[in-house]
Amino acid sequence: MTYSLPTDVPVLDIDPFGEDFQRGPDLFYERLRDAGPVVFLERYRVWAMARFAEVHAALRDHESFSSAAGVGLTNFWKEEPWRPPSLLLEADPPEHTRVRRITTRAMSPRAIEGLRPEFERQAEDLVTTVVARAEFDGVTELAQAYPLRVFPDAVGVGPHGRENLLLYGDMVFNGFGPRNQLFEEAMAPGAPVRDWIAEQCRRASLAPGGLGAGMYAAVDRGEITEDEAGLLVRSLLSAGIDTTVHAIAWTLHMLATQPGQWAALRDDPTLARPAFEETLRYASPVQLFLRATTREVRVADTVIPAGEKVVCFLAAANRDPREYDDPDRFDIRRRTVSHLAFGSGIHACVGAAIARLEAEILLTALARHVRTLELAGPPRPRRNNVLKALARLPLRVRAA
Ligand code: OVV
Repeated sequence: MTYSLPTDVPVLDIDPFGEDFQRGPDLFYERLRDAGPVVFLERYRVWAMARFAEVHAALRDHESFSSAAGVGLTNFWKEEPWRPPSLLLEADPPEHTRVRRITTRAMSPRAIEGLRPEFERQAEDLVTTVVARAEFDGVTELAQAYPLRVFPDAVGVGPHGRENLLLYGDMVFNGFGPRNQLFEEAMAPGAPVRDWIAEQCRRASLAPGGLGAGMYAAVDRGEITEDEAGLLVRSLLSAGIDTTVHAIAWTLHMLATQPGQWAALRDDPTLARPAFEETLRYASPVQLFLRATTREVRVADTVIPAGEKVVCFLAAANRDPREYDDPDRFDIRRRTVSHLAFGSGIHACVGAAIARLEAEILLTALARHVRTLELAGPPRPRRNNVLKALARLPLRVRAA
């Protein structure tokens, strides 16, 4: 089959799922932004936007930019997804609206604030442990350990087999990419992991009073089916671990490599939230999501045909000099809340308040217990089709 390329739009040979890109995306993001408000990526035959204004507008225009064809590279209107679609992430109104409301309610500000005492206990415990060790791996011993303790507890998942959550997260986030080696390697653990997840999503597996049980409460009110509740719990377990793991890992990375920023946080722990927010802008743990056009859509001077996939580069938008002064400067006093790391519009992260609570509590505990924070060796990145991930972050701390 021969394809024609679109005319009147920059056509780029950049591969956002390739090794070069994933090892150092910043210059690629600059090229993508500078090429124009919308570009075409030849290799995957998808459209792409990397400037803040256009990404922001697309995320808010869910009528033109659908999520129902999936938010990864696979177009569910043409190809089979690797798992049944998420009712939240991979859906449009009106179906999305109904389940989003239930999820939002289960994660109300009151419910989330109720998590604080236990989140604080766990943070104290973990932080005193790593401070006593003096040298440790920030990825496994803090950035993974903390969300893996507190988030499944909050959902109501039992203590056994939690390592499956990381394996499943690898499937989910690499599964948004093309069927490259990363995709295949992530999927390799296969049915045992997926079956474990499915088991945790059942009503009988979930502790009463947790976020998971909150989904089944909606079944008892007659609002959704038992199977739908299970899929909503699956969304919590899919989206709730790796995202916060790498957001926290990158916050530690930034603070350990910028002593002035660490000193500012240590001297004023109320900067914990702004430090996390600036890391989200700067690092964007979720680098990109896609949408699909429901009709011909005009972006600037370009008309994207109907039924086309469009990459929204959240990470590039968050470093767009058209939006931010000196965007490559990491500054926890910047007080940015406008970033797109949690998305925008009807699909904006439903768990954002939990992520922020986890980060605030962990960073506050660090600020209180740690005097100096520095690298004890070179950080090692971890390739992922969608996440900006770290494999290792050797840290050295001295107690306060
Ligand atoms: C935001 C996000 C990421 C991954 C999975 C899901 C959501 C889901 O709903 O399954």
